[in-house]
Amino acid sequence: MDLIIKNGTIVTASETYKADIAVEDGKISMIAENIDPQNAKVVDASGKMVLPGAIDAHTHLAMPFGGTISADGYESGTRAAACGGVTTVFDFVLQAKGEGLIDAVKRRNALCEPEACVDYAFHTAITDLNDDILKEMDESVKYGVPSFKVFMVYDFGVTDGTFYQVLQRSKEIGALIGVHAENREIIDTLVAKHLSEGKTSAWYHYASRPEFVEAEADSRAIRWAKELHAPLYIVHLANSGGVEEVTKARDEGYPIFAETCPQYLHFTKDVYKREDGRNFVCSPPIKGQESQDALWAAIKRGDITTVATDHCPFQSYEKDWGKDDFTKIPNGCMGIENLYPYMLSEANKGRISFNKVVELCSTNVAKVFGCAPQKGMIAPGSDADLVVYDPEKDFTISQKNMHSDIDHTIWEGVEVKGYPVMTFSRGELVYKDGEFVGSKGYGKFVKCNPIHLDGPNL
Ligand code: DUC
Ligand code: ZN
Ligand code: ZN
Repeated sequence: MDLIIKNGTIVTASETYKADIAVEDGKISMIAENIDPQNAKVVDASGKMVLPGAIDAHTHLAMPFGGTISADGYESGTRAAACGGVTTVFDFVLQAKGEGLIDAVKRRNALCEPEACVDYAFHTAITDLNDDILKEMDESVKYGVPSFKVFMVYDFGVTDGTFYQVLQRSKEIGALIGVHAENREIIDTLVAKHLSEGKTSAWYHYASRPEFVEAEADSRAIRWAKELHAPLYIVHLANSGGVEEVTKARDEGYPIFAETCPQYLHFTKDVYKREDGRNFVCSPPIKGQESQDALWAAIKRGDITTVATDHCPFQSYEKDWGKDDFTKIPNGCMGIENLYPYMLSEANKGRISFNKVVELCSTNVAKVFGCAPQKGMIAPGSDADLVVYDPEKDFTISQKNMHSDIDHTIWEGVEVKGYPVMTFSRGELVYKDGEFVGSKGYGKFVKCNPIHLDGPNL
């Protein structure tokens, strides 16, 4: 035994109980009352909760986008992750034109491996499909990257035909397709209209991508997945119409899964009227109160499976490119360090249970993307990715107490009740009391298993 976390209250997706956790060679070796420490290092977690580390299912670290590169690289992004209790990140690889899928993963892994402070896995965004790529999807599954994404928007967005083909293929090979669902043509039309009328503020980012623009695309994507009986994962669901479509499909027994993000659960479209509105520009944009309410209701019902960040931050000077033209604002917000503290705080305030937060931010992510039981669980044999959480510690989020490379945060001034005080990654302490204590290059690639989701329940 190398480490014992003693006297804590263990919180998993399904249980809350007092016990000690023993760790050996980076894995949980035993969970029991009163484990004799022998020569192991002892961490006293009296009065604290011990949770599985969060798994951020959606990050864009060092991603070329919006005329620049997202401002958190693999080191700073995963450092911030560790300090927010995130012990695994799923980052997006964007296939270049003509590039093979495995080559794309290797290209990104070469950047990530020397830098990552916590473990990581990848999803690959398919941007250039042909018969060879359809075949190579199977090799990617075997390589440990069984999840793919298609964008219905942006210049690297795919056609309906491409989307349909990858959905069909995914079913045959144990893969899962994620989709960024918005209607590109309506967005382009509304953007052109607003600009021609001289409407250029951040508000018009929202006004060009309002609720129905996302809902329509959700509904179309779900329609095809149903037709093919293929599983589908809707990333960053942010609107109430989409929630209705997801709920309906799940009630009918289809394997449709949805992820939402903390920014959609906490803020409303009113942020785009603020002086710093451009800092909140992300796609899909943050919607109205009705959508926020629908997202929380879906979480409570179980119709939202995961909460992840879409962490894709840009510096203030880059956001300022869009001061006089919202289309020049690089899209994306920060959240990797805020995901678990924010969601746990909502539990601490009584909105949902702590178990539900663990389910949404850790266990379900591991189950959906094929890395359970290695990740996302507190169980013998699982990686000792653990967070010690102090429910009594009040914390006000500020750029000054975050650990990424970004010069601002959309979460500035938000007060959370309770905060992580320690994060362990495979048994190694990587965060303690406000300080990052891990090291660059420690994080390892997590090889995910094939994904076979044949109904709405995991
Ligand atoms: N949306 C964002 O806001 N940023 C990155 C990519 C995306 O889809
Ligand atoms: Zn997206
Ligand atoms: Zn994204």
